[in-house]
Amino acid sequence: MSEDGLIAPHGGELINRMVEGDAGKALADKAQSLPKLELSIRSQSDVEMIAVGSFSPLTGFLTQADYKGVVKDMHLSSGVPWSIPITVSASKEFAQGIEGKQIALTDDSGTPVAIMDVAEAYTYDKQEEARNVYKTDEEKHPGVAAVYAQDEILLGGSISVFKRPEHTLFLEHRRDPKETRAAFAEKGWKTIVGFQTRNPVHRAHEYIQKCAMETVDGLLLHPLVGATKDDDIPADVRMACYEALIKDYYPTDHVLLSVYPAAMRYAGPREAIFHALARKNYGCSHFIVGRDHAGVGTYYGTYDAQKIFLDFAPGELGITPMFFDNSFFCRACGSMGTAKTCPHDNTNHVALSGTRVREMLVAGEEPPVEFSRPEVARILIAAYGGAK
Ligand code: ADX
Repeated sequence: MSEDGLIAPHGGELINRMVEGDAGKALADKAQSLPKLELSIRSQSDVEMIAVGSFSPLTGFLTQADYKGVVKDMHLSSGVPWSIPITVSASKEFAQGIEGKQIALTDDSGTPVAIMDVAEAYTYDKQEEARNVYKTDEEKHPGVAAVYAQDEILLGGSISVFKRPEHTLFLEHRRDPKETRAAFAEKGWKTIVGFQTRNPVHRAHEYIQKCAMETVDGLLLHPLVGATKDDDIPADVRMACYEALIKDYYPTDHVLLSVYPAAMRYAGPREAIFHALARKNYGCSHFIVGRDHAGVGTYYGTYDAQKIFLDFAPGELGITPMFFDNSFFCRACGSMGTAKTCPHDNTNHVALSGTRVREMLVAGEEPPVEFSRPEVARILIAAYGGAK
């Protein structure tokens, strides 16, 4: 339990690596004269997440012992669970002689945003990381492709951030962990379930969220708005869907819509753990894991992202996962359900593949109300440029 009466952040303390005011200006001046490393879009978002404590207890990019522990058995060298390597790479030339020195991390326009104290520069095995973290070494997996595209040396060390990205979207829905925590405390919520999503909201999402809401004080709807693969639906469209859904179908005093500015890794089971730990930092006591959480293609079994929670000792993660089976609308029941609650065979179930839904939206057809709320379907049709 932390001072705000909510679950303690992962590792015990909410990390703050933002340096503001005069101290921030001094760092920005200093950064001008340091060697500069331009960050990828994903690393830029990692820097922001580390800076505001979303990735507590990380204070920077992983050093070698932490990296090895995370890749091998999902623990930092301190023994704290962590499932996804948060790393920054550099070329051999850049990394030469850089250990023990400071560098400036820049955004993609070359503007310095942070100073990194480079404790270590080390080589790593990309295939091993791919196989352990993503369960495949195939380059067509988007997470694996991102690892293969990195430079050959990893730099480990703490960061001090003096400039955040200049966001223009979702400003009213941007809350750092300390702000979601303050919002929960103000609402008097003690138990909060977090919901990660990167897809447009459909009835199965709504069903599992509302099942979870029955047993806790509040729901943190936390759509991921960092980098996603090109064929995922853009975040602004997904957020418009959520706003429409909340307006007509959710009790606003039990739900908080906020964005989660991290990049998607598509690491399935490992990412489910990572998503849960990050939401713990935002103050969530519970976290929803449904079917094929953070999956892509056919790389993971439907419930692998639930089974992986058993790899941790009871209480080790702190946050409590809430598992849901594949959910659907059953015409015979006249309600949503899962194989746990519905006795009818799947000829009664309204199930549509992602491909079929896309075809309908492009053709300007609304999917059945049992699959998608009409208010949401209309936004998606407009976004797909569906026939009028
Ligand atoms: S994810 O990559 O962010 O996991 P998505 O937005 O589709 O993708 O899923 C968000 C959450 O809802 C995940 O926990 C996922 O397992 C769950 N989920 C999605 N669809 C279903 C479904 N039909 N039944 C049960 N859980 C689901």
